[in-house]
Amino acid sequence: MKFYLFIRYFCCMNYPQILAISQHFALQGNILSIVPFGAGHINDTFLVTTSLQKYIIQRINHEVFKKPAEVMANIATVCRHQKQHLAALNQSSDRQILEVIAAKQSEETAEKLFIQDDRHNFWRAYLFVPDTVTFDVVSNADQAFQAGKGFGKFQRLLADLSPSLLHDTIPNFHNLSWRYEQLENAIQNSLEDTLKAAKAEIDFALQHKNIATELANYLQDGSLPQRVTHNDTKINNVLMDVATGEAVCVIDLDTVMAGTLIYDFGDLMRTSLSLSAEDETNLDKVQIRMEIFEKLVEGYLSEAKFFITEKEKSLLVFGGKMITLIMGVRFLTDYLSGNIYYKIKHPNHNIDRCRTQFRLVAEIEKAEEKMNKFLL
Ligand code: ADP
Ligand code: GN1
Ligand code: MG
Repeated sequence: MKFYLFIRYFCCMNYPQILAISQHFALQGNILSIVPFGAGHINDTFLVTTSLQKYIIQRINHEVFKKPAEVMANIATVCRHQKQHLAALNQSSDRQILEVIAAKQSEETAEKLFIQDDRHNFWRAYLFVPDTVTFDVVSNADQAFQAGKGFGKFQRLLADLSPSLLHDTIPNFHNLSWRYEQLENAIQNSLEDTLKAAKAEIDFALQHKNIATELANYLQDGSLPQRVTHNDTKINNVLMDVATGEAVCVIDLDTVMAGTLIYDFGDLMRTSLSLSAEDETNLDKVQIRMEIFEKLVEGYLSEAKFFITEKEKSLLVFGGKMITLIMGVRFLTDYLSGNIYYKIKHPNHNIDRCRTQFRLVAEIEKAEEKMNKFLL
């Protein structure tokens, strides 16, 4: 992956260009190296090492996030709020809360949390959180517990922040009915051969459309109150301490906005229950590990118990099914539309990802009753 990113970005954005961008931020020390970093599907991430510190410099994908200024305003609001809570608890924010590094400024201008380059790209910088690792796949129950606890604490520190204070950085992000409309449009406009290749997946999606209605009902009848949620709680969006294995810092805050708690727990289920990767092509490897589910629940509830309602708790597993379905629908839509949204490594990447999602939905359906019993 790293090599792929290297080729992709160092060909179109060479080292001097990224160096020039880095120099717009108030970094300490002299820049020693810049390397592509991470495995995200959306932004372009670089690790910048100076003689004194390490930093993350990111190009915000403005095709996806149309208003980068609003993304950064949300991040500032959320981080400030969480820091205040930690201070009230006499806890340090060091390493726990993302630290945005502002752009260099002259004294009279307001603090700028991002810059725009001459190609109209938007860039931001964070302090690198040291001595941490991320996992794309959960390999043991302790990791599941810590991931659940990390995101549970993240939500806990935001439980009293009004969602109305945040911008909608991607409208309709987890609106499953809207995602189905997008899929149906893509089906209408897709080429015959592409449709043929995805027939089984299209059928699966359409057979599960009732889940969108179910979600809409829960939103309407108040079962799922609006909260400030992360909305992209992929397992690799929490940094774990390299020595203790404890969750340290939740990252990738671009989609923090109004949502429901089941979206966050749902994406945790989606990205941790199976030992298989998101783009695994051997679908028999997509299997639910009950012990991982149980530890994920335990870790999450150790923090969420302070604010979760009984009704929300009873819908956590539904959240896992719904979020896994929505990701499958989104990958399928992107495949049918010519792969315009997600980064891909080969033409079938999105349909491969869709297949694992739909297999996981089917596996969750089989285990749903058992999982819900555990939550009682
Ligand atoms: P994307 O939206 O593309 O997923 P992320 O913000 O999740 O981008 O960053 C990509 C990767 O970079 C993460 O998975 C993590 O490994 C690393 N990363 C991002 N921010 C930091 C940070 N502040 N400290 C340490 N590592 C980070
Ligand atoms: C994207 O940025 P990243 O890789 O953490 C996507 C998520 C999907 C995920 C699937 C803004 O997340 O919604 O769940 O890929 N982020 C956006 O792996 O669309
Ligand atoms: Mg990420």
